[in-house]
Amino acid sequence: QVQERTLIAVKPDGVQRRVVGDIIKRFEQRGFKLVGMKMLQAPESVLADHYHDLRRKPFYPALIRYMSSGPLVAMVWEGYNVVRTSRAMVGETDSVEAKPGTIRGDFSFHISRNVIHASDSVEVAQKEISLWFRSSELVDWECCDHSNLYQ
Ligand code: YYY
Ligand code: MG
Repeated sequence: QVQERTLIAVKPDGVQRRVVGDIIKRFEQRGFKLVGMKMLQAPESVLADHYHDLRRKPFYPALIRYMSSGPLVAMVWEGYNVVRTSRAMVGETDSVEAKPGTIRGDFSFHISRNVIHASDSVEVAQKEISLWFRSSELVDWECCDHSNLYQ
């Protein structure tokens, strides 16, 4: 799946702590291609859809409050196995378990402020990308090193 895509979001705490650049840098360095990016204050309707599966969890109201507390940076990254690789780069959901070297393991210390979102499967990624982005906001561009990274 050379063309696989995933939704990555730097959550409001990551924007406040100014680690957006560090996070983008990691995805660029890993060899992935940025095909969409925007900063926005997430509407509650989008967050409700995004976290629909968690709506009955005790932490859900606090999660929605946190995610709508300020602007976030939503991105779509593309490349071979980008969904699984991103999850590995992001680390465990609970910052305590997130290994040093992962984004959460380097930039966060609590599950409720874990800095970044990454889609957890290819199917979910497709749903999340269409929830957060119009297709006209995604850019098809040829990376000059594409033929070196992919045969
Ligand atoms: O996909 P991921 O973000 O790693 O975890 P999810 O289980 O999908 O939970 C989404 C989000 O909810 C998590 O990133 C933080 C928050 N959360 C929480 O605040 N407290 C929990 N006990 C579990 C999750
Ligand atoms: Mg999740």
